[in-house]
Amino acid sequence: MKHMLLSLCVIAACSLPATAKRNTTFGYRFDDSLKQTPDSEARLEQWYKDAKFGAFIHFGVYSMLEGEYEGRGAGHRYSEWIQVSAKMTADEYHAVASQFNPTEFDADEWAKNFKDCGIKYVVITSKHHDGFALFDSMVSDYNIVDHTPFKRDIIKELSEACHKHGLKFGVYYSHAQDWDEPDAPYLNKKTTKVKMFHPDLPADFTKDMDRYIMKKSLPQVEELVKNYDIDLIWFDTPAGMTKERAIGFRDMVRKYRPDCLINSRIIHSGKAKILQENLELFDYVSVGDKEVPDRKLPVYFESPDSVSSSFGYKTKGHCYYHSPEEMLHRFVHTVCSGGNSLINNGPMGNGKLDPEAVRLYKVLGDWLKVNGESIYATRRNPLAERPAWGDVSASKDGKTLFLHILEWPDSGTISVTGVSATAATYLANGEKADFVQEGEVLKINLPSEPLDEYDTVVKVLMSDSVGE
Ligand code: H79
Repeated sequence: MKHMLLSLCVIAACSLPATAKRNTTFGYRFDDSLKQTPDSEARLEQWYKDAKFGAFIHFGVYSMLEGEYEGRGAGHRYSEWIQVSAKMTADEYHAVASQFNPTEFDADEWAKNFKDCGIKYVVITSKHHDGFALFDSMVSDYNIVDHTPFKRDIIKELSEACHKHGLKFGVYYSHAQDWDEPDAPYLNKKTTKVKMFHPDLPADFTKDMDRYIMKKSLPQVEELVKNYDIDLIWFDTPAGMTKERAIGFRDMVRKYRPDCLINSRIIHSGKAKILQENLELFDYVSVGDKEVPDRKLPVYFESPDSVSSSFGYKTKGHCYYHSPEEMLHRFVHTVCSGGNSLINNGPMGNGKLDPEAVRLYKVLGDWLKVNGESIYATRRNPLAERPAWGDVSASKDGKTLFLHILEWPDSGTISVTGVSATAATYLANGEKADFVQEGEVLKINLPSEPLDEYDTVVKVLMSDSVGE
């Protein structure tokens, strides 16, 4: 377990500053006194805090290339970064984009698939860093309707299908980085040079970020919130996003959609520290990419996880998928820490879902059919500590605890302190658990084998709510 957590932190470090890479920095980044605004709390309570399980979708021109272009780029982790990893000019990328034709795309099939796996909301890349929009934009014709033979508005079709199937719908929008726009800033100035994408720029060209924001980024966000029925907007890599600029984006979202949720990457925050004075800009915190907290957090958060080491579909070069056990344990720890898990899948260039992603989603979906009560609409672990054998979630009223046994103890017993139980059952089979109350300590004598391959859940009813 410890080993797994350590590797999670290392994976997560990609989106953190260098100083954060050595150890986990949750204590530094999340002051215990942080308090979300009442407006954001009210928005989160509408559906988000109960949803827990979202599907993140990275789909775009890069899905076709699968991580490699003319023999280059496969060594890099993320296929959606191919324009950087293969050092493609904007013209080269445009040429590939004009062939994007995901004829097998079926929004209804995607939505049904997600719903069957217990997923409650979907967030898809409406424009990633490459600058290519998956919606019919009047602001820039570098979009799927105007620039490809496909000519269909994927965002429109998917939003309608999701809502038809009772799923909430959100869009990812790269408001800062845009490799098609010379004025847009880069996350990493060492690997990303404006001349690499735009070799014909005059030698004295200097970036003007606000010119880009006014010309493309903010008007496209306006199109999204005005013309599409969206419940959430997901900003990313906020290079150069000062508070003033972030306010412009927030106000644009709120003008059209007062209830739309906004994630924390709307604003750049030094060393990823969450500042109380910035909580007025967003509703919840996105922790690092693929980062699963090692403790409960004081404000509601979301972990942008993925079924694999890439976000975009990748078959070239190095790529791995999580094991079913890893995937489920990451999910459970996220929920017990007080957040949602937004697990990414990268559909294939032809528009079909990645079968490996569907397989992993189904593992979670099958487990949730039996154990969903311990996840949906629960709240974070109310006990002081995360136990060595797993994690803990609680019902909203705090009177029911769900003990997630992720590591079956050799001792055959688990115990929790400060809990007074009146009943205990296993969600796996509905049978009573054998427990003894020794003063403040609740001790459960376990069967010889786990009742679930990945997470055996004990539901404990208490005479009093505990902790928070
Ligand atoms: O959309 C997904 C990522 O593409 C995006 N955030 C998630 C949700 C993201 N943008 N930037 N980063 C994550 C930071 C990662 C930078 C890296 Fe790289 C990309 C490390 C390896 C590939 C840049 C390019 C640095 C080296 C090569």
